[in-house]
Amino acid sequence: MAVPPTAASPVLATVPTCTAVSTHCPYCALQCSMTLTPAGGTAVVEAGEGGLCRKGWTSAALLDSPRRLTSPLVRDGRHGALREASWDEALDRAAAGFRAAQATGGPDGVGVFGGGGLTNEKAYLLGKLARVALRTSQIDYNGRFCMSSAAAGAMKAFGLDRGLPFPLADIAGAGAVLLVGSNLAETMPPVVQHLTRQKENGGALVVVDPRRTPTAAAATLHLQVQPGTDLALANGLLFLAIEQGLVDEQFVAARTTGWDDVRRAVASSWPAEVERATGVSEPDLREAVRLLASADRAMVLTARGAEQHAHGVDTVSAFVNLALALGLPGRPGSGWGCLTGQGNGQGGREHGQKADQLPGYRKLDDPAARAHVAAVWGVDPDSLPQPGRSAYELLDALGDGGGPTALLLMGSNPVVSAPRAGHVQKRLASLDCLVVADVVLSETAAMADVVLPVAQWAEEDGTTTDLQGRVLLRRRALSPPAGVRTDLDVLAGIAERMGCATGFPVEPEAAFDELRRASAGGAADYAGISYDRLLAGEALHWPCPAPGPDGAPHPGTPRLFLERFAHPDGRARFVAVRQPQQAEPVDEAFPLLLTTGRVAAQYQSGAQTRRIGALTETSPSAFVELHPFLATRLEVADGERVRVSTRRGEAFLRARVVDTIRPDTVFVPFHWAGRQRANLLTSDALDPTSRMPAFKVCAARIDRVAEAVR
Ligand SMILES: Nc1nc2c(c(=O)[nH]1)N[C@H]1C(S)=C(S)[C@@H](COP(=O)(O)OP(=O)(O)OC[C@H]3O[C@@H](n4cnc5c(=O)[nH]c(N)nc54)[C@H](O)[C@@H]3O)O[C@H]1N2
Ligand SMILES: Nc1nc2c(c(=O)[nH]1)N[C@H]1C(S)=C(S)[C@@H](COP(=O)(O)OP(=O)(O)OC[C@H]3O[C@@H](n4cnc5c(=O)[nH]c(N)nc54)[C@H](O)[C@@H]3O)O[C@H]1N2
Ligand code: SF4
Ligand SMILES: [Mo]
Repeated sequence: MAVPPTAASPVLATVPTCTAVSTHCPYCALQCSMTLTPAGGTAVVEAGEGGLCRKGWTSAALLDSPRRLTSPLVRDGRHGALREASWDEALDRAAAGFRAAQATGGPDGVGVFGGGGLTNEKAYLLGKLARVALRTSQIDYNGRFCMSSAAAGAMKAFGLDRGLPFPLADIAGAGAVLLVGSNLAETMPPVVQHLTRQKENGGALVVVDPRRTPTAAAATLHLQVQPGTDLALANGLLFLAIEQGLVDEQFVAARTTGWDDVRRAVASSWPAEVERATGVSEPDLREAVRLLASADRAMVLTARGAEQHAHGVDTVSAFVNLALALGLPGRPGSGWGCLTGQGNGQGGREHGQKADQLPGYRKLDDPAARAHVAAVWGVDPDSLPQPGRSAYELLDALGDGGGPTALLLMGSNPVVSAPRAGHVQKRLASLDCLVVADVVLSETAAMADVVLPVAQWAEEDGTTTDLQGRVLLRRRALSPPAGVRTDLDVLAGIAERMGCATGFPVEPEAAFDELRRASAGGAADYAGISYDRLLAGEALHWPCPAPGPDGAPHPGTPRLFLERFAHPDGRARFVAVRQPQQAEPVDEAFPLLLTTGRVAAQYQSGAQTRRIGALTETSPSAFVELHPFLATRLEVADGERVRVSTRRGEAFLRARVVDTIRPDTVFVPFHWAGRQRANLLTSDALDPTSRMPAFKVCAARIDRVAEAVR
């Protein structure tokens, strides 16, 4: 039991799986370390150094849950019920469905949808399956819904996308942190300890959020912005920085390009104008700039509140511009960063499950990248498909949408989590063949023709890359129940049936070693990282190339951009941006701004956490938060059931009257299914660059309903 709570100790490499194993949490991008000690069919969880949130503490409850899947299921006929089947029957059915779809629709007749929670090994082989075994261009994943706007913004500015270009622990030394659209006290609770230390060191925290969340309540200054207007806010802060002579002219001249265009673009962002657009008062704007500019070390951190908009990339650019003007990026202990969300949200966007991407963060439309990866895969570069549709566009095209008529889905539950989910559900229902690999019968798996039950995190090895770009080894602590296979087994089984008997290793380490070769020389270079080094407890952040001529192992790169940015000229780029009209302005019929997000005790679509008793006791159902002023005007009482509607649909939710939200805004968490689904309401407006959906703002109304309506 008494194993030190550090990541992978070398001793553990040799211990049998009946003793304690150091590993990492299955859920979010913090990938907190934990120790698992097998006990019956489950395991006892002990927290590692950084602690765990309640989701981490209760994560083992799903290992021996009667609600997990332990047998493949197939559906007879289109409208039959799911019944148990053998693995051979289920995989044969899946492959037959894919072949039939490709017989009529060509290679693109089959689509693949992945997830940012999948390990690097799985994400890599899922991309390879699509390009090599299925030869389809139609692959994308739920990371598109998560941090794609931040990724695109970082690529524009720095030429490289690694969520945090510095370690999280640097937060403690920052004199000021501007946190935009993050409720990390509920979404990444262990990060609060860094902010606490920062505060003890005399640092200031400015939080931008339409709600006074627990995160905002702990801030030095809370800017209660109107949803969707962060871009105007950032430009307004930059205007004031210029006005007060706070721009780091030397840094701007030495390390950036494009400043003049940005200075011109923000010249009309007068405080009074910005106050009108954002709802943030001029004194608060001035105070935020003062706090940020008076610190030697400062950070601008964005998360989903700023990014999940139809203009999310431009919003990220606006905050990066502010950071660049103050000379922060590339300075030790300072900079801009994105708080990536999913367990492998960083690694999952680097190795090829994205529509336009090859391993190592390479671009599918780059001939040199195609040649490198094709050589590792032993195929002709010309046989690799070109980029396909983005996540929502793929879901929207399924079946009677004119796109793929069969889909392989691994690691996502779009019936609950995709925007305009009612429409997505119809598209999924119009497929000829839906194959879902999952650990539970999620709402999406329940619609499938073939359900493949897979092992859980504690039952298999694999690597994830956390929000700081550090690669971690998740260790197998116990055996999966009979009837269950790993995702890698599933991919190999499908590949074999599609004519690729080799090239799909089922051993995670073998898959990782191939990934290292495929990533070598790419932006996200993993070539120098090995299971052995990770087992030895090394902290390795990519890029970590293979040893140079002297044979010394590369130490990894915890801090990026200290010398140069990743554009060919080594400079960061300012990108001039302006606040657009709201994608869906409010009007008489839909007079409220609806925003969506998370609660502490549920995770994502809730497929896993709604099956854990301790979490559903805390957070049993969805709700809509509204301000007392609005509640009075609508004559809605706290706890009353109401109908929330938008141009897409309606959801029935319990009203939660709170004075922590703006009176013009209502908030619904998205973790619940059925008629409580936030995504019955959300719009499918997409960012033009990242194709990120506008989860964080649309026009809505609230109506009272008779209590009997459910
Ligand atoms: N408990 C829990 N933790 C999680 C997850 C989970 O599902 N549950 N998911 C993980 C994942 S994948 C992710 S991506 C992260 C997400 O982590 P966060 O980004 O912290 O999560 P959200 O709740 O989606 O959004 C954060 C805040 O944005 C605010 N917001 C809404 N609209 C706007 C706006 O227009 N502007 C601004 N500035 N703020 C706005 C919301 O009020 C909310 O408080 O959490 C990770 N951690
Ligand atoms: N309205 C609204 N909608 C949102 C958001 C929002 O803020 N507002 N946020 C968006 C964001 S940031 C995200 S990240 C998405 C996430 O939403 P989803 O993509 O639905 O993510 P999860 O609920 O984590 O779904 C993961 C599914 O895979 C299963 N699973 C878990 N681990 C594994 C594994 O190793 N292998 C396999 N095969 N299956 C596994 C789980 O049981 C679950 O069914 O939601 C997005 N949707
Ligand atoms: S913060 Fe994230 S990684 Fe840490 S225990 Fe909670 S869910 Fe797991
Ligand atoms: Mo996410």
